[in-house]
Amino acid sequence: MTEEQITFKFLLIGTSRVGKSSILLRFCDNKFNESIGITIGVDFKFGEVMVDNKNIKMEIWDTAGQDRFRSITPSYYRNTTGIMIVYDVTNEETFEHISTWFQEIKSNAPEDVVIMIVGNKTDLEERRAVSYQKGQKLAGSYGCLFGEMSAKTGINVRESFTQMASQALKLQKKSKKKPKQKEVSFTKKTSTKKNC
Ligand SMILES: Nc1nc2c(ncn2[C@@H]2O[C@H](COP(=O)(O)OP(=O)(O)OP(=O)(O)O)[C@@H](O)[C@H]2O)c(=O)[nH]1
Ligand SMILES: [Mg+2]
Repeated sequence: MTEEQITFKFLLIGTSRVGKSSILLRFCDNKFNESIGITIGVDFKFGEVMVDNKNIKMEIWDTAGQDRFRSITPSYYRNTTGIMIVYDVTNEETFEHISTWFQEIKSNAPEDVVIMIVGNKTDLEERRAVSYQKGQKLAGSYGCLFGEMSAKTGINVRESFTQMASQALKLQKKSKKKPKQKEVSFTKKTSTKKNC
């Protein structure tokens, strides 16, 4: 008997130039392009990871960071299993924007979505403006996953997508067992429950 193919829809969000498209390019094609263009609207690619000996297919949507290219925002979030909120570790402003991205998730995403905060561009260590601890603490306050990576070197890119897929798979198993979904909070420090 062939096992059912699991496909998850993932979404990359975050301020313009943090490296969302570069992360997708690294993960799906194992490439990096120094002069990659800004994203207009949305784009998507397929990727695959192995979790518990299962092949998980991921349809990953890359969104535009620039407001003027984000006209159809709510539709991006439909049927999304996981969301990566990306910031640039050399740019504190992009880290400060995370709360705004959470507001957008709260208004548009399914309640049981897996969320991961990701600090990108760790290869630029000498220009680092946001410490690992600061990122980890913020993710802890939202009860979501956290990781740092570099789309340029590829470090921790595949591992982070695998971590998200693994968490999504766990949630899927749980929700199959329980007919009712647990309540999830997107608000900082108001809940001890972990949604991802
Ligand atoms: N050094 C370094 N540069 C990176 C890394 N990731 C992306 N960049 C560079 O950062 C710039 C922006 O990258 P993009 O991938 O286009 O960023 P984006 O978040 O998709 O931007 P928008 O499409 O405008 O939302 C490009 O010049 C990339 O080459 C990284 O890990 N390290
Ligand atoms: Mg882009």
